[in-house]
Amino acid sequence: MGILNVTPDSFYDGGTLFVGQSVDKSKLLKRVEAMLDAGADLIDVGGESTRPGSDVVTTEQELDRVVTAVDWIRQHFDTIISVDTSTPEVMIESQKAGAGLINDVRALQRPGAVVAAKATGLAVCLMHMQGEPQSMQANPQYFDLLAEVETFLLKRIDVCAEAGIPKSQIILDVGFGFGKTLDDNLRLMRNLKRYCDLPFAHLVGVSRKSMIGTITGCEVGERLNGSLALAYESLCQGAKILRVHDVKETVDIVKIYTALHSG
Ligand code: 8Y7
Repeated sequence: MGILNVTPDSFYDGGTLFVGQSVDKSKLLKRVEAMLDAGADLIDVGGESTRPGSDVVTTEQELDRVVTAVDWIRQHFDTIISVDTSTPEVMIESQKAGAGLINDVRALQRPGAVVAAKATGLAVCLMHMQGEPQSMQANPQYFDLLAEVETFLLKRIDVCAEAGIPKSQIILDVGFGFGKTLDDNLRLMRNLKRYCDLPFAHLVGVSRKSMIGTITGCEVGERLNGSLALAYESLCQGAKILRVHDVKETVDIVKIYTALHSG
């Protein structure tokens, strides 16, 4: 899954698709084409940065950024478009524009989100987060991290199933870096198999995240090697979707993993 940030302020590539205040269509399509050529199977379009301290985005802004991008991508490429959103209106309008997956870091907890997601008929990725993006890294605390993350995900699956979303359309994600200390992130990675063994595809997003910076001392631009190491570990433990900035490099390690583990 290649990351496409249509935000001016994302931590790695924020603003790179903008000319002035607006998203540049040809820059965006070139970025998508490059990720697809490199082997991406999905493109994850996000219009709201969840970086702590990032700008608050109105529904109108998010609709404008995300739905426009989905529309452009659909017109030019045959790929699965994922929308990184927690906003019911964005889910509905993105589906009409051709999206194939809802990626919600809030696991459909916003009012109206479960009903909207069900109405779209799309697959949904449910991610664990403690708190809200603005404050989640202030003081994350768990009594029993591994059990709490699993219980949360199972509860959200139940809520979705009760609303009529088929279990076969649900993807899970432990949510690396979302209300977690370095120690929490490492413990989740060491125990990722536990979550991948649940009967749902598991998505992992660790690309260039601060846990890599903390371990290696590298700034965000130098975190590719760390990202690939964690991506490989995720594959070994059973992850099925890797959400990444660096598609070519990640596809290479997926090929190595696949060659080693087939036959
Ligand atoms: C994740 C994510 C981000 C993740 C899923 C970043 C939108 C922060 N991270 N979605 N989104 N999983 N499912 O560093 O880990 O890219 S945004």
